[in-house]
Amino acid sequence: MVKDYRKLSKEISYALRHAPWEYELELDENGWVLISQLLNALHQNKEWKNVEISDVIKMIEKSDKKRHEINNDKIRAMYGHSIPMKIIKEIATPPKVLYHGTSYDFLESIKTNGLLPMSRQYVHLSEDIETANLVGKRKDLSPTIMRIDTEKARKNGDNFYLGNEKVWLADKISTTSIQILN
Ligand code: HQG
Repeated sequence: MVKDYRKLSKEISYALRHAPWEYELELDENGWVLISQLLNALHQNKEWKNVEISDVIKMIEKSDKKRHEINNDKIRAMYGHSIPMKIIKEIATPPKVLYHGTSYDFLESIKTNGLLPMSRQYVHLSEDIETANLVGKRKDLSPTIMRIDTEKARKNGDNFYLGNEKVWLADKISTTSIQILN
């Protein structure tokens, strides 16, 4: 039985997004890894020695965000990767408008350089202002919200990819497609 599913989710996100080598995991080009491999790695840690697949399923169900997905005998993180090997995501047509919430500290740099992935593999965008606001609040109590004109961005050659149903990914967003709302 797992007591803290949030903690388990953080550990699994760390393994699948940032440091698979610390867990001797081999991700395929789309970020999938065998659940059995992940469980074996977790069992090395006494905190997670009794984790079962049913706990991982429950962790995904209980989570506030859809961060991980399971397909047959494999699991992957749906977004957030920072590993050197770029995870190949599916190109998709986004809604006409997406949002990005961030700290005012980054505003000048974003105005000059556009949105860049920084330490992750992709820029992360939200389908609605509320979600963008929550993302931005991780860095600024009163974050700045940007509105992205995705049709303009696509004409500029910026590709969009599916994250989960609320998170969209892009390689970059050029300045001309960004409107600063506040
Ligand atoms: C900023 C969480 C300066 C960008 C969230 C952001 C999300 C620039 C920061 C997911 C810049 C990167 C990702 C530029 C972008 N100059 N700063 N040119 N371009 N930035 O944490 O989007 O809970 O890597 O504004 O909910 O904040 O972990 O990205 O502030 O969905 O599942 O560089 O992580 O999900 O920060 O968050 P992050 P993010 P989880």
